[in-house]
Amino acid sequence: MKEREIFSSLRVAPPIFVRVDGRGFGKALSSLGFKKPYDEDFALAMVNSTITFFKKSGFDPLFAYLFSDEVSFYFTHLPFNGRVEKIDSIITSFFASTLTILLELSEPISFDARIIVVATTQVIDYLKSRQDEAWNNHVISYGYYTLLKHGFNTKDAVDKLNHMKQSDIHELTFQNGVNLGETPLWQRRGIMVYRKPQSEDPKVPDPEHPEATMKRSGQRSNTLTRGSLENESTTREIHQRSHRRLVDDWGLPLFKTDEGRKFIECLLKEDHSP
Ligand SMILES: Nc1nc2c(ncn2[C@@H]2O[C@H](COP(=O)(O)OP(=O)(O)OP(=O)(O)O)[C@@H](O)[C@H]2O)c(=O)[nH]1
Ligand SMILES: [Mg+2]
Repeated sequence: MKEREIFSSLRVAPPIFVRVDGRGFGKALSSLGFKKPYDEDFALAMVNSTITFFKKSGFDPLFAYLFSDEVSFYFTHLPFNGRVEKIDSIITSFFASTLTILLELSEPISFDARIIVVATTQVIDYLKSRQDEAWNNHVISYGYYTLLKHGFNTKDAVDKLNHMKQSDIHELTFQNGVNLGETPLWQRRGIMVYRKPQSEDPKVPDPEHPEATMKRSGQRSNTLTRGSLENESTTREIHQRSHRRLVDDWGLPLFKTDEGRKFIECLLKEDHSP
């Protein structure tokens, strides 16, 4: 019956993004008691799952961009000869099981995956579009929970938001004590995980890419300890082998600016695939 495995020869050539997205996470995260609209512990678990993916999955993404319940992994080379079934299923199952462990869940969760075939010249556009989505989600979800607080039911809140301009939503949240221009940067712009050359002294700013880590935005640093699969010594050992250390950057520039474009170009330059 091998001949009935009709999708097994479906292949894709890099570069590609693979985007995983939590299934039904709106409901799942609320019932798990995560803060709305953003819970830093959830974001940290997503980041740590992404870092674990870089270290232990056997895949070798160049970088990963994440926000909310989604992660876009960028690959310039692929295992399994680019077999689509293998890529989608292994990435999602690895990611879901890692997140399940990190969050110590007793209920199953799942992720879907899609492949986005890009030319290198389209990487910036793809990232810009995901970052726009992160920003829109940010505005809508703060607006949504503000309306619920004011007694709207879920349907009426969605209807009302559909008829509001972004500036009106800003005003609404502002009147309720949230300035959407001053929320943590990672909520507005997402988070990037990538490798930096090991030889770089983290204390010396890179002139081309000035202090990419969270320190730039004065935000929290990822300790990799809370419920994490990793410990310090594992981290150091794996880093040495790859000669490049992993960075989780919670203070990203806007990708549509010059600074953002340069930032992405620096990431792309780190590609050492044959
Ligand atoms: N409580 C809480 N919810 C979050 C957080 N981050 C993301 N979410 C929710 O996760 C959902 C992500 O959006 P979607 O992926 O479009 O929705 P979904 O419910 O996962 O549905 P499908 O992906 O279509 O299966 C939204 O409802 C977000 O509000 C968080 O930190 N806290
Ligand atoms: Mg989802």
